Amino acid sequence: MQSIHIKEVILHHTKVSLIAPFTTSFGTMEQKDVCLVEVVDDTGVSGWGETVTSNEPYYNEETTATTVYMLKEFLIPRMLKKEISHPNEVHDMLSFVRRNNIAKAAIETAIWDVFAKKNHTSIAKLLGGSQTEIAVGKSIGIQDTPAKLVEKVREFVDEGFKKIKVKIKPGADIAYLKAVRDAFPTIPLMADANSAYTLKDIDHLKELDSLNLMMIEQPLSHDDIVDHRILQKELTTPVCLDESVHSLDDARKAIELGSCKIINIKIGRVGGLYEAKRIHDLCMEHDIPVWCGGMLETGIGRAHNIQLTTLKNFTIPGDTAPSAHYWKEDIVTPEIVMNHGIIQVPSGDGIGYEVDRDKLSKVLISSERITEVDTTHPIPSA
Ligand code: OSB
Ligand code: MG
Repeated sequence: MQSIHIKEVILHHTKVSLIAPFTTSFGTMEQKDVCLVEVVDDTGVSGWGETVTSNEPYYNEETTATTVYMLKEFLIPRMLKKEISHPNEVHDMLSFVRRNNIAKAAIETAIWDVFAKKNHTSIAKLLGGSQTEIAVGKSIGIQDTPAKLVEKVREFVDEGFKKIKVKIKPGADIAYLKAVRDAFPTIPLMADANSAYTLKDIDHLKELDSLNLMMIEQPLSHDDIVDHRILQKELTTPVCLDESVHSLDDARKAIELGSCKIINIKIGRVGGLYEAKRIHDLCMEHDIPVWCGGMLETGIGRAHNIQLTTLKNFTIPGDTAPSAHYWKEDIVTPEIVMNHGIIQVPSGDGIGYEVDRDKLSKVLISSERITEVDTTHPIPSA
């Protein structure tokens, strides 16, 4: 394989608007700033990544502004002018910065794209992925009433989605899920609490066990794996971890403790594709099925999710719904589409989709080209 030499990084600052507000237990999102990271090698090959943050630190500790700061002050200076013989190296090169995983993933994924394009292959092939189509679920935000939720679910079931995920919080949980289950006795159904409960709610959460859910995602604290173990012992419903797993080590500990039976892998949350693949492999060894979570990404992040989901142990439909479910117009071409709940993995190199510069210009605030190491911070070189 040919190595790459990073010549420059261009940060494209964009503002994008969702077609509809999305409500979770931590708030409602309608608009977000996304920084698109374009890494260019010395032969002119471009690769793309994106910051999958929102503007507020409510899902995790990062915001789009903090990711941009970390990229400019630490992460880009570390990578600029460097020779990379394989993108697997990038994770360790960035480990001198603690956490800030979404910022790291934005540049790490862009480097995977450059490397794959340079070597005329896809990221999926580099990762060892073999699935040629991926099953897709729909994540539905909290609705005003159970009846409104049932209406939404009907729309998405009719569209062919292979899994329905319902956001819940105290006060909008059992009655909502029960209404959906009564209307659709057999659909693959799950709930995502985004850390809205504590162990004090254990008796309440046990009521989920009568609803035949695929899983309950991240019921307890965003960094907990100990209380989740206690909860999992009490529930027959499988617990799935999202927020609590930031690394291979976190996944290992959660599996050893028995804190979950399923893991949601998000490339951003774990700092990139390399760590995502390692978590996937570990889960496979332990018979823990995984699925690819979503962060309301543009087509770039969505394309990376599709590439990752080609790995074998992604046996549960992910949250990577088609572009039209989020954006009036996405920034990649062709548009990411779904047919009866299935997305065909594109055959092209890299992320498999092209960034459309015309569409990009419609959401672009400014572009910033970084060609020289320009930081006052000491950056380790080895
Ligand atoms: O917890 O999975 C989550 C969106 C933003 C932050 C956290 C989450 C989500 C989603 C959206 O559930 C999934 C999607 O991209 O459709
Ligand atoms: Mg989640």
